[in-house]
Amino acid sequence: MTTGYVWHELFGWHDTGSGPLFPADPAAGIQPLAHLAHPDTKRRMHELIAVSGLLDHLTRIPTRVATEAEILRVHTPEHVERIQRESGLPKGGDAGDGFSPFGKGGYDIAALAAGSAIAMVEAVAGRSVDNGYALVNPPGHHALPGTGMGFCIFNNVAVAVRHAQAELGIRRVAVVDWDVHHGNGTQAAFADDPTVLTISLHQDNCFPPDSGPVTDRGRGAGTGYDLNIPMPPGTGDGGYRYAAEAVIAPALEAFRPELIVVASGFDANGMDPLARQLISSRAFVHLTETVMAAADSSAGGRLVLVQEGGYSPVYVPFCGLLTIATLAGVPVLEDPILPIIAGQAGHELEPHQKDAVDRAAALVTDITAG
Ligand code: 9RB
Ligand code: ZN
Repeated sequence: MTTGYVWHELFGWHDTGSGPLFPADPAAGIQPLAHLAHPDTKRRMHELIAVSGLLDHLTRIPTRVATEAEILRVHTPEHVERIQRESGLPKGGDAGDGFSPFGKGGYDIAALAAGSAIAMVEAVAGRSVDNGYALVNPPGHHALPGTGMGFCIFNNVAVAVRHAQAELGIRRVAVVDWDVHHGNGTQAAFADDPTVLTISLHQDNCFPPDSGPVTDRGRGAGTGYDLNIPMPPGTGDGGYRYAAEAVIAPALEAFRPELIVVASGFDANGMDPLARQLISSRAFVHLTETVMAAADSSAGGRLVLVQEGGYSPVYVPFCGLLTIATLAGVPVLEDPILPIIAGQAGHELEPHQKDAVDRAAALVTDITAG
């Protein structure tokens, strides 16, 4: 198995400003602190991939900047122009919601993230590697056509999927979003499109507020091709395993995509400050095995993972390392944090978690391989 890998030092230079979520403001009591989405978490993940030796088994895919035309396949000219304009200001700007700051030159880093997702899809579609992991930053899955939000500027996954359809001869794509937050931007980009199945496995009503109920199913010709699996807070490895087996695997088997793209956030881990789930690296390995088996079944193994969220600088690197080691089929060091996360109670599937999964599972029968 050859696994592609993308990282660029500039992803670690994305400037998230001086406050933990919003800019520091003494009058409001907000002290300066590294932003929760500070890129050091992702840089630490890259460094663990290097230091562990896994990097030696991966095929480095060159990064590239997405062109304006590529970004405009998903986003409005007004959004692209606003990001470009604010990117030229001495202190940069904000993706759109006031808690997603970027520094001077932020446009170029965001366009590099989107372009690197494209580069990985090209490498996998063109069979120069079997599968791949694009460790990009800033993330993308909350970005809507007309605005960024939730730390996301451009929707990297959506831009890469539209590129695959426009340039690479691929029609049917499944997006599996296991970031703990709802993939609202990706859902919106493909809501009326039956050629792109979007599956979002997320914590019920976490972020964005009131987003991602199981009743959101797409619209028009795309009805049935958005699948949301909102999980109760406090779900552990057992609940995630059941969601993978009862919904994600059968939905992908029914849809039979030609390419699977994963919006890979690690913020469902039991140490994350921006969510209330409990999972360990074991669950990320199982999710990865689930999408690998589905890709083997219908897509000739074509599988691309693109980084989204994850805010524990301690635990995200291990979750990412074991995910990529699974993709590559290479054994690496053991997760030293696993006894702390997996040793705590909360990993058994609970009845209310099973009910939540079963509500989504009941919708899988409406998906066909059209
Ligand atoms: C604030 C609000 C958030 C909460 C979570 C995220 C996570 C994003 C991610 C982003 C912004 C609300 C500060 C609501 O990891 N996605 O994958 N901000 N939440 N209101 N206010 C004032
Ligand atoms: Zn997230």
